[in-house]
Amino acid sequence: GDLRVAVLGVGMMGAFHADALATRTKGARVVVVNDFAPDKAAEVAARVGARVVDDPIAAIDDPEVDAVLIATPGRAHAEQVQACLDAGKPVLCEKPLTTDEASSYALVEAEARLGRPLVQLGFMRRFDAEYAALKQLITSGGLGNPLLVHCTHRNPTVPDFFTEEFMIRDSVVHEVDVARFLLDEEITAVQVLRGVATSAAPEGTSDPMIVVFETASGRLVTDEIYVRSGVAYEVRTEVVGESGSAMIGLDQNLVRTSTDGRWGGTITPGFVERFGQAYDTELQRWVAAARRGTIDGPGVWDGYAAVAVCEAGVQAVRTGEKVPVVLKPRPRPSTSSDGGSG
Ligand code: ISE
Repeated sequence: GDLRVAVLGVGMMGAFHADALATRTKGARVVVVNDFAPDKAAEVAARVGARVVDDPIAAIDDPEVDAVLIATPGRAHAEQVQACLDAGKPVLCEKPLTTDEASSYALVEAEARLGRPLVQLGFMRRFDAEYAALKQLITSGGLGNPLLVHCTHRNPTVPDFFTEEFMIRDSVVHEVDVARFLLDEEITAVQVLRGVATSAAPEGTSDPMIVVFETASGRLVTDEIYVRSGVAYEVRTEVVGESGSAMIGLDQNLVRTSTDGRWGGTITPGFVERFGQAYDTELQRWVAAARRGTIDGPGVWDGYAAVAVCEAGVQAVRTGEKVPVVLKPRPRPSTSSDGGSG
């Protein structure tokens, strides 16, 4: 039968996923909704035909629930993901995995003890057609040895509480995963450059910033993070290799129009417009995998590595120094039913 899902946290992302599960995703339905705001939970539950369960851990343990989608605030994740592992239920967890490195690594270890992958991270860009094509181009050798990655990440606007720390943990975290995904290696150091700030930023907040990552083999990755551009949602990535370069985020971000002898276009206003298809693909593949008791996408190690890099990034903002990232040992992949070697 259908995968019966509990959705924890129905803010913007959780509600988006709940609606997708109820209307666009095959093989799944939402049976339980949980949110710390009871009226919000009730509203979404009524819309998708689910029950409200007030306690998040009870929602995870509910006998009717096969799998869990976590879209609560990051500080709630450590306990909730652990409860999913304890219950042996597949989970799709929105980033961040947790809010600190130690609790993230505890989940890496807990999943390793369990011996099979159950935790998938919501790094949706990996499911975006353009990112997938770029990855394919690199792996097929089409660019030769990749030397540099340049990223641009602009949001039109954010609330005033969005400090540099938020910019790293909430926004730059996507480029952390993109860099690890495209280059297939870990990030080993982070530096952050703070220049002139937009007058749209609160006094003392550096926006934009340039983040520079160094990878294990010595490659460089730059990321412009600018969350108060006032313009649109612009996400571009360029990979420069020894035999060519490739850039994504140009066309899909732009609906070109021709009228009255002029051409121009509209840029995607927000991340749902830019990555809506990626979210749906991510969810559909997670559902299919969860029905087999496993995951299909970035896992708990990717979540841990991203948290570790962001923690170094926050320190790099404060100090202006190049901050090393030292990851703890990666557990050997477990032998799983789908034939992974361990
Ligand atoms: C937000 O949390 C996201 O995940 C978006 O993709 C990103 O563009 C934005 O900066 C974040 O705040």
